[in-house]
Amino acid sequence: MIPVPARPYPFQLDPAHTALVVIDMQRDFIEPGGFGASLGNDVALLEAIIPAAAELIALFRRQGWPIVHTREAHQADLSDCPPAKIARGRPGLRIGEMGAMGRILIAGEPGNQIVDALAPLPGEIVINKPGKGMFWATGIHETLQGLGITHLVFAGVTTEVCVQTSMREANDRGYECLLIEDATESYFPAFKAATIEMIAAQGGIVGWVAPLAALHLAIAGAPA
Ligand code: C5J
Repeated sequence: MIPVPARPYPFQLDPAHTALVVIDMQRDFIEPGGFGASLGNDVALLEAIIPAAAELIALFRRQGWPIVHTREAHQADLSDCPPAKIARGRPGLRIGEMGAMGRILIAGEPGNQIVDALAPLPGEIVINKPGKGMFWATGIHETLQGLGITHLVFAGVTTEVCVQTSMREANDRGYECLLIEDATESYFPAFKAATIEMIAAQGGIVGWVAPLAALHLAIAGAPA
């Protein structure tokens, strides 16, 4: 085990059974002119974590540990999108409608691609998730179980929506979860801060939280 200084207490990272999960670093949420921006959000906040997320991905690649990339994405015919989700939001800015980067949250559209700087490499796991959480209707639990994964390190956007939902789903399925706080972001800084507090509260009720530097140092200092 590799102890990583974290809140509420050190996270015991199991190097043989840990995967990285990078949530929804897709163009529509992050790039200027995309869906996120059209909702009035300041996407610069999200863009700012790209270097930290890239560093985290590079760290896992060097270690040869599995990486899962997710996208919030629906099929073109919206058959995997509940009517309540389609109807949500202002007309013109709803799932499946045409946005500046193609149809909003539809698999294969330009805006649904992961940003170039974090593009998955062949062999990495990429899942389209129709929900906010990564376990709903994706089969990822079975894939992770098949790989023997028991520990998940989380990054991505947005902290309080898809990252937190995925982390809670993972926690309920028995995974030990660590959120890298400078590799996740929200359009709402107060929501990010509150989410981090919620995760680590009550003895780590959802999991652990640590900065990227703590993970780097812990892995660098671990016996080979
Ligand atoms: C949202 C996400 N915020 N990836 N999606 O709708 O958090």
